[in-house]
Order: sequence, then C-alpha cells, then structure tokens
Amino acid sequence: MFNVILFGPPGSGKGTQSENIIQKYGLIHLSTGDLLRSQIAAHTALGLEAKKLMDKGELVPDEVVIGMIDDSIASFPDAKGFLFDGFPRTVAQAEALDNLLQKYNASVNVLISLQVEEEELVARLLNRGKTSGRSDDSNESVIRDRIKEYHKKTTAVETYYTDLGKAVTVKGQGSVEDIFGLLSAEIDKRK
Ligand code: B4P
Repeated sequence: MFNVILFGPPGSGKGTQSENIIQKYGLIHLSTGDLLRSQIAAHTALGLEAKKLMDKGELVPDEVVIGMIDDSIASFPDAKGFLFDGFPRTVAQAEALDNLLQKYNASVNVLISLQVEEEELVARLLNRGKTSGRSDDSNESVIRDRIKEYHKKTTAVETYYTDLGKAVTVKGQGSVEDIFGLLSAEIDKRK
C-alpha cells in the first residue's frame, strides 16, 4: 500500500488537489470533512453532534474521526493505498493512524504540507461560502477560529511526521495545475 497525507490549513487546497491525486495514482480518497458532512446530511446522532462543533470552527473528538477512518480503511480491502485529506488533525489521530495501518503491514509514506498565507485562506473560504452552502465557510470569525484551531492542535502533526523523516512542504499558492505538478513530483520521488 502507498499512503499519502495531504496536509494544510483550512482552505489550503486539500480537497481540490485530492481529486487530481486519486485519479492519477489510483488511491482511495478518505476525507474526514466529507465523511462528517455525510453524517450531517443523513441526520445521524454523530452528525448532529459534529455539526455543533464544526459550525464553531472546532475539531470533532478524536475517537469519532478515528472510528470513521478505521471503518473506512476496512471497507476497501483491495486498496492500492489511501489519500488522507483533513486527517490526522491531532497527534493522537496521527498515532492512531500509524497503529491502524500497521494492521495491514502498511504505514504513511509521505505527508505533503500545503503552505498558503492566512489572508489568502480567508478569501478562498469566504468565496467558497458564497456557493457551497457550508455554514463554516460563511462567517469570517468562524474561518479565523478554524485557522486558530489549526495552529493550536494540527501543526504538531507535521512536526510528528517531520521527526519520522516523512514530511515535505509544497507552496500552495499559484494555479491548481502548477501546485498539482509540485505534489506529483513529491509523490513520484517516493513511489
Ligand atoms: P474539511 O472538510 O477538511 O475542510 P477544509 O479544511 O475547510 O477544506 P479544504 O482544505 O479541503 O478546502 P480546499 O482548500 O480544497 O474540514 C471541515 C471541518 O470538519 C473542520 O473544521 C473540523 O471541524 C471537521 N473535521 C474534519 N476532519 C477532522 C478531523 N480529522 N478531526 C477533527 N475534526 C475534523 O478548498 C478551499 C477553497 O479554495 C475552494 O473554494 C477551492 O476552490 C479554493 N482553492 C483551492 N486551491 C486553490 C488555488 N490554488 N487557488 C485559488 N483557490 C483555490
């Protein structure tokens, strides 16, 4: 299995670039944001709880997202590998992911971190909020809280994989095609 984490703050282009990467490399796309939004759309108890936190720009509890990822990995027994988008977002999630992948004799091959300036992130998310219907994209103070939450809890995940020699940084500003070229080059180096 070949496993990639696409990493970066909210609005850095993880969802956008994931579509290109899964097509090119035949990986299974696992986005915890998408999984949570489908729970919300299905009005499940988990979705109702998650929505309260997501609408405030806060993270959903680790055990909830770890359970979702565990189930998702198990449902693709023939996967060539996974692209993790928006997961892990805490060190506890990173440790859990390493343990889950060990069950399949696999590990994270690379974490690619997209670097984008804060004002660009806010502008992108407000712009997406005009059409996405996402309540967490329509309010600037919620967007800034999401970015704060990222600095408080999520940047440590990059340090965790840097210490393992698995993290790499890519500039996330520019055209979607140019950024995809940079991401592909990093994946190709490790395949
Ligand atoms: P996510 O769904 O992961 O959403 P995101 O970080 O906001 O978006 P993403 O980074 O994928 O968006 P993209 O840049 O592609 O999370 C939502 C919430 O779910 C979190 O706040 C949290 O509450 C919860 N959650 C999710 N995972 C969790 C976890 N593991 N643990 C706990 N809680 C969790 O797109 C942004 C915009 O930028 C788009 O409009 C796009 O078109 C535009 N864009 C992309 N690339 C561009 C470029 N190069 N130039 C210009 N615009 C660009």
